[in-house]
Amino acid sequence: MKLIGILICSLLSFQFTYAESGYQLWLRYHQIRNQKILIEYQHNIRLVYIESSSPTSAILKSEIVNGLKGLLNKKISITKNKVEADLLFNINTKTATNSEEGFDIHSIKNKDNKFKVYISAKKDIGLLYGGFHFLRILQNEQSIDTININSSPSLSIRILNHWDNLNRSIERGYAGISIFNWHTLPDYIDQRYIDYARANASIGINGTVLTNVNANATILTTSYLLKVKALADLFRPYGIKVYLTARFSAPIELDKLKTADPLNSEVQRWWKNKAKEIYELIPDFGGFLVKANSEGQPGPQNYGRSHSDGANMLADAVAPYHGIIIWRAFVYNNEIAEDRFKQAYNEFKPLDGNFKKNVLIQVKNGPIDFQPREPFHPLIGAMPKTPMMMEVQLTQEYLGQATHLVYEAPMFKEILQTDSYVKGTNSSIASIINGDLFEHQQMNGMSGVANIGNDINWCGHPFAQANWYAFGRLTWNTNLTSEEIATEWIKQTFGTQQESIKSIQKIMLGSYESMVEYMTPLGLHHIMGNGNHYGPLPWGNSFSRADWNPVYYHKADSLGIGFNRTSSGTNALSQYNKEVQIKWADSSTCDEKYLLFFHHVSWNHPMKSGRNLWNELCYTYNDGVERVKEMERLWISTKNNIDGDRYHQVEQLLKIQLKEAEWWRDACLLYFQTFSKQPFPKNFPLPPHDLNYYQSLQFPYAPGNAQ
Ligand code: GCW
Repeated sequence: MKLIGILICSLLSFQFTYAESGYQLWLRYHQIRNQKILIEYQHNIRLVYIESSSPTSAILKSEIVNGLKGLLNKKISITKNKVEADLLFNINTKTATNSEEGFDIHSIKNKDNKFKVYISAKKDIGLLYGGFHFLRILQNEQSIDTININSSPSLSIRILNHWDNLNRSIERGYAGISIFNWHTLPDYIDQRYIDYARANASIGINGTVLTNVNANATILTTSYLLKVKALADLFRPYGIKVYLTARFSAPIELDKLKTADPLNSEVQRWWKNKAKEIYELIPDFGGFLVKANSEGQPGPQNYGRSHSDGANMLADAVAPYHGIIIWRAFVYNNEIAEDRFKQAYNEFKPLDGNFKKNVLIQVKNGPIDFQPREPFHPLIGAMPKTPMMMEVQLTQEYLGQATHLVYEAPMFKEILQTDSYVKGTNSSIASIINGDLFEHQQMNGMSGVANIGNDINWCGHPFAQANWYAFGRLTWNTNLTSEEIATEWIKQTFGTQQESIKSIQKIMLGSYESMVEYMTPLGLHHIMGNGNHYGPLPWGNSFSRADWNPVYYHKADSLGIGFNRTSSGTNALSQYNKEVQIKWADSSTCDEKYLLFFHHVSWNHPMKSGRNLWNELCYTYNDGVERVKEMERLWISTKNNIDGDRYHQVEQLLKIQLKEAEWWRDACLLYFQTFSKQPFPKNFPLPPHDLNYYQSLQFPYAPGNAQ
């Protein structure tokens, strides 16, 4: 009860804590600008009825009262009388939505020309989602006289992965330190925890992995589990389950067992006891996310066992409590002389059918590692007997980090819409991960590596919030378009002034392509700085591990550039279905955005534009830069409609983005020119420095490195 009290007080204070710092995210609830619509709303919404009296409905109540108060500039009351209410939240087990989390909203006109809005759901979490959706409709100034919505989530697991360490550093974090203050938990409840839960619930995110996949066993000790419990208790009424990362060697590290072999009975008992302890504290604990035998993490292979042996041992431990294991397929080994692209597929595909029912395999969107552009991961769809989750990265490790404005929804959509042909045509990646294609799969989902830190605006760049938002909205409804999501986010975040919406839409929708062009055009990949992954380093060749070096990936030489993954090369292409192979196998017909991902082609290779490859590379890099200049111009045009603080932040960040886009273009082209031996095209902007200069740059304190 005390906790609920804290929750409600905190909610009430949320809205007024900060001005336009960005802290309020997309939940600003400023008064509706359009007078006609405002009057329509004011006229129709006066009394709200909310069935159910759970902690979740208490949250709904304060959200609706606060939201309407801000949007309608009018005090709205809650009534216990259904008949007099005009906005009604009803629990109805027979709603049209077939999901436990879904909701219906519809409005019905009365004789007096007023209408009532009914929001119904099977459970109170559905009502909360419906409430947030209704507020979103108002924030977007849409008419409410003819609403007729049935909404249920496309994916059942919509989860953030925090790569947050217990000392509050964040691996690949660019927005401050972790919001989870393990030192002061469980006694001190930071307002941020509540605001975080609320923001996630508003976009349908229903799970969070609190700890880094490069895991620390300490999180599994009793004193830390009590801290986790405090967060789980807070998040529960928002529909958010808590998950942890499990360090495979935890039994050895915490309790001095001699082994962590998954087939050893003492080890199995250890995990069973640990699961029991966790579930006694947190009855709805989601389960474990595991990175094993990858980049130095311990795992079952240390004992000659397979990934399925390891996953199944943990799956057995959490199964009695309906917990799940999310086992990552991000594995590659430099001791295997095999294209890194191919390793996850080679290792996991043969295990299809071996995993326990409560195991999901989590696969990154592409086969390398969250690069600016990658083709879809061939493992997605290749294990029909195993539920699969797709992992995308919201924190922009390779996408300009927190200084570049890159709206990621077009990238997510590009992957989701691609046809994998695993079951003939219409086998889009979306249909695989939402369970449509392999119908027997009950569990499905998507993970987003969080871009959240304790910066006042949560994500560093004011526009990075849009990626968190887009992830939630898309996992709820994979059919939404990038444009739809951008538009609602803009209206909710910056306001509904038509002129600025158009400009900001253009900025956002072009930003992904622009970044690909000025960093890694035409299928180039993994040519960024060592370790911190900041800036260009195509000449990088200093790691003893070949597969960490940029030169391994672009393979530029006097003949040409690109990684030959066709049958005359590593034949990674063979991991895709025939139809996909056909699309990409021939360098003269391959989609040019993947050309250098799959082909090593000559510097004079003819491109669709009529230019040779070298000139095309030059022009594409430069197009990316020009598009950033256009983004700057568009941003300037919004000046009168955007609050000063955020306007100025974005203005400065775009300057950095332009400077860095030029740096990428100049450094990469000068370096590749040492192989192509061709001049820059006529009238091309010449780099202000020579290659030595770019090669001498050092950034020892660039953020985001693992600690
Ligand atoms: O993208 C790479 C990152 C690592 C990360 C790893 C992974 C958490 O550079 O920092 O480790 O991927 O996904 O496991």
